[in-house]
Amino acid sequence: MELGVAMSGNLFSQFLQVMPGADRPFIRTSSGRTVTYGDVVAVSGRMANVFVQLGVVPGDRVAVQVEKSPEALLIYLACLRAGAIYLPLNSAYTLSELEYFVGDAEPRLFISAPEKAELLRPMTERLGAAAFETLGTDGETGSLMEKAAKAPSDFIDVAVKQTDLAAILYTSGTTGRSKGAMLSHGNLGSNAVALRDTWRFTSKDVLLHALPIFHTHGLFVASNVVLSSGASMIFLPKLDPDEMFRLMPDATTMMGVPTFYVRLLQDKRLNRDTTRHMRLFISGSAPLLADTHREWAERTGHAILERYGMTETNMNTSNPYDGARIPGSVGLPLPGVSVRITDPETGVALPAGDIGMIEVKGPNVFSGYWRMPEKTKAEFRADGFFITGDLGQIDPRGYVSIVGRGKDLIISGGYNVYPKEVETEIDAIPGVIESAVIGLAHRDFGEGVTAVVVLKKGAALTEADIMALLREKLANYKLPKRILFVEDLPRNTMSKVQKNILRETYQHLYA
Ligand code: MLC
Ligand code: AMP
Repeated sequence: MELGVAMSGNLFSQFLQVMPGADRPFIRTSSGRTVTYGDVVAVSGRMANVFVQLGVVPGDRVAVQVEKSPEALLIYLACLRAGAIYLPLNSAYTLSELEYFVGDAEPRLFISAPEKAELLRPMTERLGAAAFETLGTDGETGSLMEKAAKAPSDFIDVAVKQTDLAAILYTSGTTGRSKGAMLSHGNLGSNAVALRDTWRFTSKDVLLHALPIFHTHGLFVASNVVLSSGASMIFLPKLDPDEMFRLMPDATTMMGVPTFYVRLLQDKRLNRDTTRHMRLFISGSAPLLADTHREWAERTGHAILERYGMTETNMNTSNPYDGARIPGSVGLPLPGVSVRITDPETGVALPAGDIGMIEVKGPNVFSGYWRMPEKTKAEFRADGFFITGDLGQIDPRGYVSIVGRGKDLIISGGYNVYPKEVETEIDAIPGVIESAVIGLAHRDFGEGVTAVVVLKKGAALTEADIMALLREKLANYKLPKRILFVEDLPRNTMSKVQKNILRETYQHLYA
């Protein structure tokens, strides 16, 4: 990497090319604070200078676990500018979860919420992070903003290649530990442009943003599209229907996971009038039930546009802006993205219409898992297609539908939960023989994490006891909604636990 060359693959340069005037808003918070595009350039420049002062060099990881705020997003942009690799972490992760990420990614700098500094600083120091800073949510609080206020705003963006890494996002592994998906400037930049054009984002758009900004959806899909069109966002800390209806009149578009749509449908304020000025509602990260799509259309007159992607690939397919948005389908491959359906065992392409493994290839697809060459190799075909782990089919018009998952994964409210991770924690509890964690249909979260547990004879553990122990280890969204006790788990002749039988037995648990 070299410094200060005008033509660079730096994603920030791509954003700069379309950036509107300095006084135009980038983010307005629900509390009424505005961060302009001028602030975007100045504050990210100050932060990038602070990173350099702290010894961050291109290729270093900057790990961040903070609450949502405009400045949290500016850290991402400062990383791009400094050629550092941005590593956002879910604010619900516990100390023991964070230890793994810090140990694996070896960040030079860790940025935490001020209230967590006392807990996290010793751990990050012990694991070798040279610098530790804090960031609050008001744009002023925290050591990072104190240092940034004293640093110059001018910064010469580091020239990077399209293939250089911009971010690492951890996704849980089916069998073992979380894997860091390595995303390049080119991966993110190409997808941002494809989505902007497909969804017709312009500088007139205002995106109502109530998603977290530490995962692909709220981070890259939302903000990269906004930054690629000079549009603006209204930031809400979380999904809150009162706030959504208060702020929606100023918005033109919204992105959400299916739980957003399910919850807003329960609100009497949702109707044609309150959504009349909206141009587009987009859903993704988990299956949107066709019923939800239809109910939304009846109540508001808007057909939700569903798209499909994943951390490793950014977005792969989208229903069209002008053509039919088909309920239950995730639409057509995005420009530049190839999608095929194969036999999951052999990887051989299947005839049109057959159900099989969804595989994707394109400039959006990541380069591999951080320091896991074997896992990376196992998830790519020889011709470069990435094996998504999702099962689907393609209809004669080219629309892709997801019909299931080839991976043992639960998606709860748009968050991925890998059963193995929860089972490992339950099985480690004294008094437990074994457990099976399954996802069951759940009206609100789509799937509800559910644990079926076998106790040792005489063990007096209750559901509440196990929950209390898990709460210390696992982020809140991974916690089972229910823990059920059984004498034995059903097994097949190979002595593999038959989760399908458990799913059938308890299918109405959350009805
Ligand atoms: C919170 N809880 C959850 C949960 N979120 N439980 C299961 N699943 C979830 N997703 C827990 C809380 O800890 C709390 O537990 C209880 O449920 C009630 O909390 P709540 O107040 O109802 O939760 P809320 O804050 O409203 O959050 C629900 C949600 C939120 C669905 C709005 O989880 C959310 O914003 N999800 C979006 C996730 C996302 O961005 N996914 C994109 C990943 S990227 P207790 O016991 O403490 O009371 C990706 C790629 C792609 O997938 O294609 O986009
Ligand atoms: P993540 O690893 O958190 O990025 O989650 C990616 C996974 O979410 C995909 O592999 C799919 O299983 C799922 N997913 C994303 N979008 C959709 C969608 N529109 N419909 C169904 N599943 C989806």
